Amino acid sequence: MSKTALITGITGQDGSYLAELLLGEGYRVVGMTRRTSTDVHERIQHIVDDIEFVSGDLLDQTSITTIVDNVRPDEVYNLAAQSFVPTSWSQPVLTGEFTALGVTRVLEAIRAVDPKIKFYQASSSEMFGKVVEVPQRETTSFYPRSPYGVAKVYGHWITVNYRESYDMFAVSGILFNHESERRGKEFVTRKITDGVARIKLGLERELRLGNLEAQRDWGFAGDYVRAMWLMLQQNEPDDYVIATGRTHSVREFVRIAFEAAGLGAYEPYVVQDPRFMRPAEVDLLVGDPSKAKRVLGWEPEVSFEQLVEMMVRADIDRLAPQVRA
Ligand code: NAP
Ligand code: F7E
Repeated sequence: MSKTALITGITGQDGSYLAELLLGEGYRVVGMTRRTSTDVHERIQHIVDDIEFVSGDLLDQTSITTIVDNVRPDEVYNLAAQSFVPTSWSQPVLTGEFTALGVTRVLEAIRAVDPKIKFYQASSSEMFGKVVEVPQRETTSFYPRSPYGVAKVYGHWITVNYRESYDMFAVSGILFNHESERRGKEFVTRKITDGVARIKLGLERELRLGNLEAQRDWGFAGDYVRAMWLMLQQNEPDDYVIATGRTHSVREFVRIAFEAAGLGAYEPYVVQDPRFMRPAEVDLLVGDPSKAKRVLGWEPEVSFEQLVEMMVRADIDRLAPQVRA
């Protein structure tokens, strides 16, 4: 009997890679999407016929409970969230509703329908914020620096609490930044690779960015969804840091991206713009993935340099036909 997985946030970057992985593992994949007036299936267009879609919203308890009751999944992956950090300052209440309370709504639906359903929560390295320890591991205290980070801390602890209160198989993956050619264009990595491709093809002359000194532990999204799945295949529920263990600055990402496009030095093209600075910054993130390696047998396969080059090439390939036309 094949297993059934319900994915919230299936139209997002991680949802698309996770759906691919689970279909490959023989799962029946059900994706929860919210109602929109335009098509949001861009990232899953190639597998859209293999997925069952159900309409629901993290803000709406009734829709989530009804979906869990109708679908009867073996596993629920809660990937849906307001995930862009700057928006969490302009829409802090909405971010709390989606990213924090949304987790409780999904957990409540599972508890009401069948507490044996396994649950994965998409926690984040943003919870470490102003870090109290380097590298950050499962036991490192949280010090979030944005309404998004604060909301994720709530989502993390409510997951732990439902595990401890109701004996549910509820786990939290503390994932560090992971990227791909499917990353939203407002996040810094994709903004850089899209901008570099535009400069390369003569569509733009400059790239405007904020803080170039921030350091992140960047990995490839395709590697990270494998860790999500592995967490739900264990005998015991537990929480894991998923990271590469290496950190790089935004400036280094920029330098490698310009070099990968054959543009040489980045300095003539990059403009620092105060509009992209944050009210409170997370300066340095670097994770310790040793528990995930030891228990899950998980290791990242794509290096930082390969990731940057892959993303630059994908953006050039995507935009080149527009220039030729
Ligand atoms: P993403 O590309 O921004 O996708 C977010 C998904 O959430 C989209 O499918 C979006 O649907 C959906 N969504 C937003 N609000 C919703 C609502 N009210 N009801 C139902 N669906 C809603 O994010 P991602 O990069 O794939 O990340 C997946 C999850 O991991 C998020 O929870 C994020 O916070 C977390 N995370 C990400 C990273 C990372 O580096 N990528 C690291 C740690 C944790 P629409 O298409 O309709 O907008
Ligand atoms: O910023 C700096 C910015 O927006 C990374 C989300 O997936 O990962 C992501 O959150 C860094 C920050 O990602 C620009 O100040 C400089 O220090 O790509 P980002 P994030 O904030 O780290 C975590 C793990 C999540 O959970 C989140 O959902 O880059 N930066 N200049 C810039 N950032 C942006 N967006 N745009 C700039 O122009």
